[in-house]
Amino acid sequence: MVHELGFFIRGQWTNPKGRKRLETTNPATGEILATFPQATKEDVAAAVKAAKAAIERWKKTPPPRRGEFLLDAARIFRRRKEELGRVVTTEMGKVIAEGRGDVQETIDFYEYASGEGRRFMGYTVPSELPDKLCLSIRIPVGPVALISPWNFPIAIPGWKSGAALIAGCTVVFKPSSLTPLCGAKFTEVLEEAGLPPGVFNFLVGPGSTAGDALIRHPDVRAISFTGGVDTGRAVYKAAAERMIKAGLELGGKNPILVMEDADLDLVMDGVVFGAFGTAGQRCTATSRLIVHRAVYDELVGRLVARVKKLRVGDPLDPRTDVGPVASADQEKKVLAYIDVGKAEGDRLLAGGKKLRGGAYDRGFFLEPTVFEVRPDRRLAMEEIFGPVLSVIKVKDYAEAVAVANSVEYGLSSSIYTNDVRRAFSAMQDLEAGITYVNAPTIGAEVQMPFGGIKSTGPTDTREAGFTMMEEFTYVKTVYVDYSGRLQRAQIDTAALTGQG
Ligand code: TXE
Repeated sequence: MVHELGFFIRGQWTNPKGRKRLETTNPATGEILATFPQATKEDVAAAVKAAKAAIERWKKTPPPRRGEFLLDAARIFRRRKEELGRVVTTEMGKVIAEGRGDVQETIDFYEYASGEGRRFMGYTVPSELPDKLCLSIRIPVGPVALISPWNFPIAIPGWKSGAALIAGCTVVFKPSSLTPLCGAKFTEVLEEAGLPPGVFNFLVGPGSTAGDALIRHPDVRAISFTGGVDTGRAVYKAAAERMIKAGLELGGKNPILVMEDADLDLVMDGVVFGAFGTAGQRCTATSRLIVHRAVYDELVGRLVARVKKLRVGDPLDPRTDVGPVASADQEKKVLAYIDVGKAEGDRLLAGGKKLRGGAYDRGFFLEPTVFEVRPDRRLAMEEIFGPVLSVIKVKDYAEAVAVANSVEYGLSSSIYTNDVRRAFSAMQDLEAGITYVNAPTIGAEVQMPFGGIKSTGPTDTREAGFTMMEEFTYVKTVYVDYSGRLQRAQIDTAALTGQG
């Protein structure tokens, strides 16, 4: 049965008539799962109005109390983990273990963010004058827009909303049009947790209309966006025009460096998980394998044999290694990159085709693909966002680092080595927001900051971890003078030290 769902505004589900409707489908089977109205500019305005009306009360709710809502929501996510994990897999296509992981990430984040309600730390420092105190506090920016992609349809809304809500912001959330059902299920949990009306609002619609209206709305005080670089740039410009904050997380071209002393069994497990987990559709996916020539032939030979054995198929079947890609557009884009590789003369080592026949014909199934490429080729430089790994041979550590840093992105990176000096050098040398040592490029934990550099996004905000408040609060500096007289900074200080 196809569910006809709607928006959640001011604590009420509404299903306005007269809107074009959007269908969400299962990328493994083509089955229609639900339909949603597409938000108009007026719908967006109504959602922002609700968020604005709720801000004063939510802002004044003590952060530990806000944290209780998050903890309640975390418990509900835990109770509904299996159900929601299956929705993730059915709507987005990642294998079921990863579907459950998507929900687990939100449970982890909400629990972590809830505790932040009792920290919310500022800074207290001495004054240069007597009987005066200097401190900083964090103030919520106001109503915020959360715009999320389809690849982590529960986890990314979890990260963004967990931080926004504990910070004291009210929210208008617009998911990707490929995963609105996950968005609606996510919203149901917050409704059940009893968030006051207007604190969290949800609507669905195309980025170019609904998303655009949201980021340009004058009452939206910050935008948290994860998606492609071009859209991210447009969001950044819109935020700059209005002088508001934008948290941007925009993809990567993440390398694993394999040194000649690496444990190759460990590398093998890491590369396969990093490159083909979520069918390569993670912003932190391993998309380049940069290998020292001393171990290149052995590693690549073993890797290709292993990749050919990966089972591609029904993502709900626990034996499946790789599910479908998320949409027809994704499939088209990945196949186009495979053609680019062939046209530029890259050597195809494994995969390279759309899978056909039987159940494959109903969905977007691609063979896990490995190309041997030169560092200046498009497959070595551009984000593909699919199950395609580019392998590059280098002569030493210095060349490996130069190749790793030669792309426009800087999200995640990894080095496999047993040489402690190399490991520590790589932590400094790799141009990326995240570096793993002896682990693949994926696997972020919620208690650590997440984000990148270069075209992955500006460095002034980081999601998650101890930096998670940055997107959603501003720092207020407070001076409290309890001396009972006028004390002039920089002027009266001289008298205190006898230098007047
Ligand atoms: O992203 P978009 P898409 C990359 C990846 C992928 C490509 C396109 O390479 O193939 O981006 O994916 C909303 N104003 N990543 O099309 O278009 C849109 O509705 C406001 C990397 O999904 O950037 C959706 O909710 N909002 C990435 C969200 O932005 C707008 C994850 C992302 O859409 C808008 C996903 C506008 N003008 C894709 N236009 C990662 N970093 O993990 C679109 N949107």
